[in-house]
Order: sequence, then structure tokens, then C-alpha cells
Amino acid sequence: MLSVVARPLGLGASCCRGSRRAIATVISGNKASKLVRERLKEEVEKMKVQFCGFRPSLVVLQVCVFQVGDRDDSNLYISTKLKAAAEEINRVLCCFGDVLQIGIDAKHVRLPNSATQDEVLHSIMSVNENQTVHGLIVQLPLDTVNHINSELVTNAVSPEKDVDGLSCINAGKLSRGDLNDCFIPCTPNGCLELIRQTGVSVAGKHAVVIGRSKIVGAPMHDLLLWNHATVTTCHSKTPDLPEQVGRADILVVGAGRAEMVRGGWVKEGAVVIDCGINYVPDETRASGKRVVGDVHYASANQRAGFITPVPGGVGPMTVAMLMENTVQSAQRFLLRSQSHG
Ligand code: NAP
Ligand code: LUD
Repeated sequence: MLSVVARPLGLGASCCRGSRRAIATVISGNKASKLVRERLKEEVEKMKVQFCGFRPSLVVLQVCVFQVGDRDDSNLYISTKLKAAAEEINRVLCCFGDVLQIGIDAKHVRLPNSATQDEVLHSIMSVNENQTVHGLIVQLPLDTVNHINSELVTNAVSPEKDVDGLSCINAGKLSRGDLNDCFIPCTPNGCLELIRQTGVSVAGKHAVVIGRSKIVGAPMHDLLLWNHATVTTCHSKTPDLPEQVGRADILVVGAGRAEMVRGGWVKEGAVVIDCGINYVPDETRASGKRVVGDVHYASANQRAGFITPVPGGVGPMTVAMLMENTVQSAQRFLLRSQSHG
């Protein structure tokens, strides 16, 4: 079996502490996501055989500027999602290597940046009513010239199709610990999966989350709490961030601040999960930029027991968890239709 955690040659994660420098074990999101996608591919194949060609179906709604050759962050994330689901090469301009396609029927619906709030809500309603679609996400942020209330938009997605887990119904269930009766947001769910891969149990640990957004920090707090960690959530007004970080057995960072968490803050042996995706200038690259996380990797991997890289850590797991939620939604749909008829 593929090993998701990779120990650097010759150095263990927990040995050599003290006089000799130790290097953290790397938790590969690329490998972990591949395992998830392989499992989902099998599940989708079984559904197809059992239910006469049935396929889970996902709609990704985007409000954006229409531009040929457009390749901003949102387009990159969406094309990664569409690729992981099934072949949909329309407008996908980037080159992907080894992408395992699951067999989900994924559609990209684009509305122009001139779309009004009512038009966006109307599109969501029509997908809500379409019985052949099992999952709907509205990619954020909305790139629009009009004022659109994104809270209203995410809450308009039917809770049964809300595979992003961002509607207040799903968020409320998660906050109350109803983990088996909701969709868990993809990034926190991916982080938990990566923590599981380390073999470190969450129950009884002190977890620290940096960030309290609806998409990363807040649901991560809830998920760790209901997996029985004692959780501290930090944000921009937390006065003593380094001290809080130093108490973490498990640290999850989603602040959007390039390399903010320094290695010296990190508790020896901690599990460090870095959600950050920040583009910083790099003249040595043809693109003129490179992606770094919210954790200063080079120093943190000298203290942590386990660490996720950026890229290749949380990002690919976000995509895999979207696929997982879509397959789960389709399974729930089949169960409902069986019980109705
Ligand atoms: P966000 O909505 O901007 O939220 C950032 C959070 O970090 C806020 O709660 C903010 O505090 C807190 N924060 C900002 N500066 C801080 C500081 N100096 N000290 C402590 N806390 C601070 O961002 P987001 O959507 O959660 O995303 C966070 C990062 O994760 C970004 O880099 C984003 O690109 C990345 N991301 C990655 C994935 C993935 O799949 N890998 C998915 C989603 C997001 P306040 O609440 O006080 O403002
Ligand atoms: N909106 C997301 N907005 C942005 N990185 C993602 C993401 C893949 N409604 C809604 O998908 O879950 C969402 N739901 N988000 N994000 C960010 C956020 C959303 C971020 C990164 C990746 C999805 C990803 O695959 C790769 C990696 O980290 O290895 C490549 C990173 C790179 O730019 O090279």
C-alpha cells in the first residue's frame, strides 16, 4: 500500500531530538488524496452496475469574468475539481499529470461578473430542483461587479446538495456534533484525514486552529472538538499567537498570511497542518511567483513531528473530500428514492 507519510532518509520523526536535529515526517496530501479517489472510483463503479448506469453528479457554479485563457486561482481550483471528477477539458488550459478520474458527472456553470444576486439565486434554485444533480457548490469568492450577499448565496443551496458544507444548516449540525447527519466542509475534512494518516489520535489532545473563517477555521474547530480534542481558536485579535501555538499538539493554520507561523513557535513533535495558499514573488520561476503556506516550512519541519507541505498537502485533500461528499450525497439520494418507491 502507498505510504502517505514519508520520513526523510536516515532521520526519524521522534528520534534524534535534543542534541541532533530531527526533521518532521511529511504528510503527503497528493498520496492521501489518491487513495481516497481510488476508493471513490470503485464505489462509483459499483453504483453504476447496481443502479443501471447511475452516476453521481456535481455542479460547480462560478461567477466570473469571461476570458479566454483565463487562469486565475479560482479557475485553477475549479479545473482541478472537474478533472478529479471526470473528463471535462473545456476551458481547462493547464496541464495535469496523473489525475485519477472517479466517474462523477461534473458540470461547470459560469455566470458573467455582471450577473445580479437574483440571477445567481435563480441558477441555484434551478440546480436545487434538478433531481439528476446530487451536489452543488458555489465557488468563492464571487467575482462580480454587483453587490451579492455571499451568505445568502451559500444558504440558498439545498442542504441535501450542499457538498461544500457551507450552508447554515450543515454548519449548525457540525457545530452541534451531528457529524453523521451533515456535509463537513472539504478543507477541514481533508485536514482531519491527514491528521488520521499520522496515527496520532485526536482525542484528548490540545489542538490549536489559527483562523475562524466559515470555510476553514470555524468548521475545523468544530470537527476537532467533536473528535474530542480540547480546541483553542486564534484569530487576528489573538494577542499571544506564538504562546498559543506553542501549546498545540495538533496545529491547523488557515490565516492566509505567507509563512507567518515560525518554527520556533511550534511544540516539539506537534502535528502541523498548513492550509495556507499564498503566492509570493519568485524571480527564479518562469511564472514570477511560487506558492507557500502560512507556516514557515523550513523552520517548522525542524520542530514538528509531522508536517504537510504546500503545495501537495491540504489542497489536493480539499478536492478529494469534495468528491467524497458528492458520492455520499448520491448514496443518500439513492437511499431516499428507494424508501419512497
Ligand atoms: P479568511 O476568510 O481571510 O480568514 C482568515 C482567518 O485568519 C481569519 O479568521 C483571520 O482573523 C485570521 N487571521 C488573519 N491574519 C491573522 C493573524 N495575523 N493572526 C492570527 N489570525 C489571523 O481566509 P480563509 O478562506 O479561511 O483561508 C485561509 C487560508 O487558507 C488562505 O491562504 C487560503 O488561500 C487557504 N485555503 C486553502 C484551502 C485549501 O484547500 N488548501 C481552502 C480554503 C482556503 P479575523 O477573523 O480576526 O479576521
Ligand atoms: N470556494 C473553495 N474557494 C477557494 N491546491 C478551494 C482550493 C484546491 N465554495 C468554495 O477549493 O472548497 C472551496 N469551496 N476552495 N480551494 C481554496 C478555496 C472555494 C485550494 C487549493 C487547491 C482547492 C489545490 O488543489 C494545490 C496544492 O495545494 O497542492 C495547488 C496549489 C497551487 O496553486 O499550486
